[in-house]
Amino acid sequence: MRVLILGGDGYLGWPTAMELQRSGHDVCVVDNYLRRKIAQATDSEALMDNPRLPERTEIFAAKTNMKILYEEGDCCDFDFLNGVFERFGPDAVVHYAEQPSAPYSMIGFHEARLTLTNNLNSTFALIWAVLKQNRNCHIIKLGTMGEYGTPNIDIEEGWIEINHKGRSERFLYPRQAGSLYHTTKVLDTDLLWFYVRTYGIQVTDLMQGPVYGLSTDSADLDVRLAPNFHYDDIFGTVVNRFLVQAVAGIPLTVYGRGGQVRGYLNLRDTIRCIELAVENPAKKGELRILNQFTETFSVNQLAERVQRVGRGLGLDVNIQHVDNPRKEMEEHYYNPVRHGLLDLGLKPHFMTDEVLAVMIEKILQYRERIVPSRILPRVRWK
Ligand code: USQ
Repeated sequence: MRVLILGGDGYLGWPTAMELQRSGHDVCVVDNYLRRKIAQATDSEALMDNPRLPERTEIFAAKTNMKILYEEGDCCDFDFLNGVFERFGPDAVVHYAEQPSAPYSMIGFHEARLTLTNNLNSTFALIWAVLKQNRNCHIIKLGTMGEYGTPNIDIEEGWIEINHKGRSERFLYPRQAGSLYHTTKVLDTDLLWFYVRTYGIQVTDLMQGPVYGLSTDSADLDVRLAPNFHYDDIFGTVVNRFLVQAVAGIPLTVYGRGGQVRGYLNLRDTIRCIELAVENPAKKGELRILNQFTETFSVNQLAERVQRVGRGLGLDVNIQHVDNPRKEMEEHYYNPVRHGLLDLGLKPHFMTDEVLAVMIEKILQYRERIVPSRILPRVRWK
């Protein structure tokens, strides 16, 4: 299939592009390097140097003899995106082209507005490119488990049947996000649902939990093909951060009491989920929502695991409960369903001690590059 990846320079976008190309699809990536610009502006650069798309695609071609096409530009710009559609003619589009950081979206007015306009406008331009160019093009949109928040009832897979005064109807599951970033994903879902039910387009919305990992078959071919591995408080996800903190000898930053539970998944599983969605499209006129995580942990459980594995490797790993910079429940019920991707054939890579140890060994090679001032939380929800 011809697969267009919006946000193809990102932590998830670039590894997805490489694996899809290697599994036989024709891939084109699009990016305007917004995340790199924000990372530079907030002193939140990744652990390793990651070349931009022209160089990355060349290195990939030299290693594999396969060509990933790329386009540099802004996915919010409809004329640009429409032109990419005309040139490439995708069968499926994977939409990662969003400002992905919850803390960034909570810094202040300008950062909040950038998150809101970028995330909604990129989704809107994509919907219109599909409407104008090819209504059979399958949109695979990255949503987030954070859309649901932490309700006191089980979290279903996108939809819920409500019985009210003797009648019933199926609705989008209630959403109550905990940051402006997560709220933009809720709005994206509503926008997509409107266009699905009105125009009959076909959409898969993947509700993803925090991802960890820095290894994939293709990324391991050359360090210059590695994903953008962030450990800062803005872009770093919690497991990646804890592993870097363990290596740097900085106590693991558990926010508040640490009873916050989330659904996590390995980077390799993110890519496999996308591949499964591409190869098993939603039906015409369907908004298919799949919960994308493989196991749940509290922050305390993650910290204890990283501490145990780090100590096993001879590192001095301590845990520190820091004042929670976010507004979130620190003890709560959490029971999300996750059948859809398993039914499609996902075989999870679980977070074993060995997986964590391999990551620590790799991070140790970059120990000198860790900048401690990027680690403690710099953004508060206030
Ligand atoms: N946390 C800590 N200490 C840290 C960092 C985080 O205790 O040093 C806690 C947070 O307070 C939160 C949990 O760990 O309760 C997860 O935080 P995170 O930073 O790993 O994840 P989050 O900000 O929610 O966002 C990440 C991605 C985002 C994706 C989301 C999925 O950056 O793009 O949408 O994970 S989810 O969280 O399920 O909504």
